[in-house]
Amino acid sequence: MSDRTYQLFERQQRDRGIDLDQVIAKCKTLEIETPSWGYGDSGTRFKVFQKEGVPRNPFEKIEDAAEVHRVTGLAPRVAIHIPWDQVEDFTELKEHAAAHGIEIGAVNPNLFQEDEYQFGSLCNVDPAIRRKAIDHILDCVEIAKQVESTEISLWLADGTNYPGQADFRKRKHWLLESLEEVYQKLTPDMRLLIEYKFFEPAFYHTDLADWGMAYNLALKLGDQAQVLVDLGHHPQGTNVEQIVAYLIDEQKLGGFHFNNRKYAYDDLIVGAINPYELFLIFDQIIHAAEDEDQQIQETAHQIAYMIDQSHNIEPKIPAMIRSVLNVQTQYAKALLVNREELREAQEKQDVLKAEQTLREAFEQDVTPLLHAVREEMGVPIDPMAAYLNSSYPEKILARGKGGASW
Ligand code: PSV
Repeated sequence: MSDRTYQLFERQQRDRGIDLDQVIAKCKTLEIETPSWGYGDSGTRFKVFQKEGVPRNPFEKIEDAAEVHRVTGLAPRVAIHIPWDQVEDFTELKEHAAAHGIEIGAVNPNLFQEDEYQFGSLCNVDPAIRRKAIDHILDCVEIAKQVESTEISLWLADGTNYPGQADFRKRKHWLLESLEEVYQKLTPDMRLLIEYKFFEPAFYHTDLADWGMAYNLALKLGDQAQVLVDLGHHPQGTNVEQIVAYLIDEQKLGGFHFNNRKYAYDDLIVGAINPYELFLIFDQIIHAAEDEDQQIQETAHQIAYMIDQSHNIEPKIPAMIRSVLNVQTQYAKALLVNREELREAQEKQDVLKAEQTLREAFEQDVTPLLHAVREEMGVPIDPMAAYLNSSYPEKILARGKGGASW
């Protein structure tokens, strides 16, 4: 990018009433956590595809995550999933991450892979199975302490397939009781992020089906419990940005799992199908981050941005690079909304002007801006090319096929 291209862009933005220095400063603070399981082999329910060069253990997953951070400067943390990332010594894993320039982020308990969980985990009718599930989450709290993570990110696969199969209300009570016990064991700096999903693997009912149920639970548990919004976990057409605004306003939005969907829970690259939705979500967050209420501001600033995708046909590391860059692009565009103009249009009930103000920001080409941000951050101007032209893609081929699944 020539200085001239940037100067032109700066002039255009100044004319639109945007202070580019502030936008660049905010872009430099964006942090996106990548998931360890996004580097492993994955597949559909029909087949897990094995790729060459996939990490064989949690240490190698961390190395791949560090590579994404090295070329983008955007991904300083990697989330882990237990037992997928079970190791003998978590301090060693933490140090391995530090040696590669990243940290361990959210710890995700796995309440869906054991045979006992066939009919549910925390909502299972059998108290012994509920006990096993609670103990597993408590183990994850201990792991979080060891790796110095402050987030426990909880998703339940619990649900039923047929009317009459189970008692909805009993299950609701067991869930609350179980999480109350977990909540007591959190350290004061920890957050319990509660994820919801309206279907899958159960198809008749899901115990935590939507944001309202997750919100209710988080409210009952206390301030350290918040809701996690996974972009793929809503019925078609849901207004996710409204959920985001609502939860921020209630100081209950804790984080995101970014991905994209076309039909169901497709787990596609975030921003691949509906970049405008991602932009509108960031628009709400940026608006809240400037709220006059200090607590709303803080909620907006503490949101954990995490990727949660299964790359079945895409090469893993480039897919993750593409994902974090897509997030950066829409975040940058949302910073280009002229907030004063939008507020005035809303007050005047000028529908077309308000919508145009948003769309105009979305339609900006932020390439010169992102190049300037990367230059200031000291990362490659073109992260994807930097990765593809590095020795890393070749080096990992020595791992062969048959790496870790998820
Ligand atoms: C479930 O679909 C989910 O979104 C949860 O966050 C899991 O932890 C993750 O995907 C990996 O299976």
